[in-house]
Amino acid sequence: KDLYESPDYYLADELLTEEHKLIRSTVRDWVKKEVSPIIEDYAQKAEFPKHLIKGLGEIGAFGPTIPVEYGGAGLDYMSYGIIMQEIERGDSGIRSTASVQGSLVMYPIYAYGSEEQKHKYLPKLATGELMGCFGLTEPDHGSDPGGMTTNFKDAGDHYILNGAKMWISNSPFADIAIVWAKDESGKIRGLIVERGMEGFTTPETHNKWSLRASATGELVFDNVKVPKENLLPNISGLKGPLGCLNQARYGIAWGALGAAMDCYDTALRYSKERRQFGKPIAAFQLQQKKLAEMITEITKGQLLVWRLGTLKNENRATPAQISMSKRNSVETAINIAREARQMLGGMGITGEYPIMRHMMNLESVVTYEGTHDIHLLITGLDITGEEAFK
Ligand code: TGC
Ligand code: FAD
Repeated sequence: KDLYESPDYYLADELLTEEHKLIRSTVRDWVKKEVSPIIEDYAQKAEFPKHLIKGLGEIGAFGPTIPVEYGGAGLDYMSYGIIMQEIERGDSGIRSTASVQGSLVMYPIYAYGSEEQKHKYLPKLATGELMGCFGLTEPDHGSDPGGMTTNFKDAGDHYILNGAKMWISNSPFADIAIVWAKDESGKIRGLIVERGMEGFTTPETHNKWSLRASATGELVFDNVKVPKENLLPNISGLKGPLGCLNQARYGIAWGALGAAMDCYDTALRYSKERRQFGKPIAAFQLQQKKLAEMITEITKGQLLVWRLGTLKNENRATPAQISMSKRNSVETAINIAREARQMLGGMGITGEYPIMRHMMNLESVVTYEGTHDIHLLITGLDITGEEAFK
């Protein structure tokens, strides 16, 4: 049997089109061939497998919903979700690279950029010829990005940018950065900052125990001269970066379920083969409880993201609905990873199986793109009308 069958307990495949299923098997085959055989090694070395960039572009993982005229794949949101699910089945770090490129770099240029910016950057970002990163978080402003201090001043024919961003996925190798900074009146604006601009550096963050196959770093701006044509003209305010996060959080809602499915598949297979006390461990009630709860949670999550995808296609998904799904999928995945790891006993802590890597990766996924608690507070605000952040 194919090692990468999707759990489909409620026949949710019937809710997908033939095109969706074709996209899923194409991405799944690519992940199986290109990611699974090498990913453990790269995670152990704490290195991003840069050679995967070209293939990610070819399978349409960069900006799947961006229209074809700008180099995107012009797909619907269900397809985007399915692509993220299959990539994250391989590794959350590789899905991160795709999320950042598509939702956090291409999307803001597409949604807020000028025609010149769209034609200049989007086609090259879609193939991976150019790679990007997204700078919102700062050392002193994570959950509260509105407090950012990175700023720029008008200096005639250019701007002067100062400040620093932290925890930025892809920063160590990105060619461009979408940087959110305050103008002289304190309004948040987006700038396209290019590698090579004087005073712009991207030091790498080392010693992570999570997302080891993804490169994370800082963005440091020391009087960087940014040409005026690099300002995203069509957005101002915190809703600019938060609008991009809606796209990325949607992809993570699907993606995290991919990691959960890989852990469940692995634990189910192992439990049927591993024998103790003369029986497969799958025959013991406690192990069945774990597996039964895993498939129940995966099935609930699948139905939630399918409905969210439908709403997203109809442009009706609210940010609060996206928050609920991101939070639910990541919690599902992290709990399944922890239980699945136990089911493998000692083998569960080794790199012979993917579970410990997924488990550690998910500790970042539960924190980035809005923490578990922040998403709960977004739901709390939505249902009560009472803001509990401040
Ligand atoms: P608040 O006053 O609520 O809102 C400010 C303005 O933004 C609007 N807004 C949104 N617009 C679009 N989409 C959303 N999701 C929006 N949420 C709010 C809002 O209507 C308002 O607009 P306007 O016109 O009135 O100005 O803002 P707040 O300062 O109270 O903060 C709210 C809070 C805490 C929910 C928000 O800031 C938040 O989500 N914090 C979490 C930060 C976060 O998610 N950071 C992620 C950084 S990027 C990342 O992690 C990438 S990892 C990628 C990878 O590797 O895969
Ligand atoms: P804090 O905001 O300091 O939160 C610490 C704790 O306090 C959390 O548990 C939080 O839930 C809680 N808390 C905060 N405020 C409240 C409140 N009002 N009520 C109750 N509890 C609260 N950022 C980018 O801009 N671009 C990227 O590409 C990017 N990639 C990342 C990659 C990795 C591997 C990681 C780990 C992070 C990345 N981030 C990125 C940053 C990420 O979005 C932030 O880490 C996240 O938003 C949380 O911010 P913080 O780490 O400063 O935590």
